[in-house]
Amino acid sequence: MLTSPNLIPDGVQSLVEIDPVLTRWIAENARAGVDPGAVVAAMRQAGWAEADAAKVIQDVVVQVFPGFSRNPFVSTVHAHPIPEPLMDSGSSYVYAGDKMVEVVMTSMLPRLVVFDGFLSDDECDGLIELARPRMERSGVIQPVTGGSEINDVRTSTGMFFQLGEQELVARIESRIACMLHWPVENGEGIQVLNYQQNAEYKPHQDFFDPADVGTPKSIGLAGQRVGTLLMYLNTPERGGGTVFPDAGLEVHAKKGRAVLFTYDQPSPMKKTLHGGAPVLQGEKWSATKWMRQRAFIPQGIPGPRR
Ligand code: PD2
Ligand code: ZN
Repeated sequence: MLTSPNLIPDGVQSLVEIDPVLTRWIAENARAGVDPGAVVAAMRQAGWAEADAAKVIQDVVVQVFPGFSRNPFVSTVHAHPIPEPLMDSGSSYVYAGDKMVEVVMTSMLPRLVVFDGFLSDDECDGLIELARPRMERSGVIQPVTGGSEINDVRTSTGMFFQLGEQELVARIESRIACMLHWPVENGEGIQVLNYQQNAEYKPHQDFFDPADVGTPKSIGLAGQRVGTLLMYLNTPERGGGTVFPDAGLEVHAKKGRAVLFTYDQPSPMKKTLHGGAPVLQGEKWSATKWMRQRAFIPQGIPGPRR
């Protein structure tokens, strides 16, 4: 890749005006996983201003991979499509359909974004009340069967909503999909978790381990998990943060806050090892949305001929 494109700097503003040869060249480089920084450099050599080059690359990549990050800097960490909220580096608010959400911190490796006020207090309380009668002891994935087993890695209780099960659940799912540029259909049902004092979720990866015998079954039609949005439904009195041991990071649990982390490949290199630290005082309620590569319901597959 990166062989002589027909690069004509012309100050274009939109994709329809971009030279088709240039569009194809950018798309081929993106498909080959070439560092966008190298593509920008090649375009600069051909006379493009850096900002114009970055904009054109973003426009083409979004066209070629719907849902792909428009942020060229994020694309250097992730070669494959992932949920990504920020179109540019440095945004303090992000559009989420029915509200603007505040961005309070970001990290590139792991790719992680923390949002405050993602859920309102009423939405947090509403989720807890809908979930409360259905809570059961949480399990972890059994490596061989791909089923669930109970052990001390995870000492919470939890439940799953169906996709769009209640108006409140559907509203939050739409907000997530809009903010992360990732279709609702690619999401697992929201899971609500409750941790009593001393309960925890020891560090783990959310993707299915490629080495586990049960993984092909867990992956199914929807593919691997590529992102996690963890929402805090209350503020524990002490403890209960989310820790990222490989990055030396801890996100403190606060009502309405959410933390996103994404992983385009099921690899520890993405530094997404994370855990729910023990709750030291009080209790903790959280909600998890996992995003998959593809839709759970196959789209556009024609039925049998009659
Ligand atoms: O509830 C949490 O804090 C937590 C921490 C780590 C949840 C998950 N992982 C998860 O649901 O995967
Ligand atoms: Zn997790």
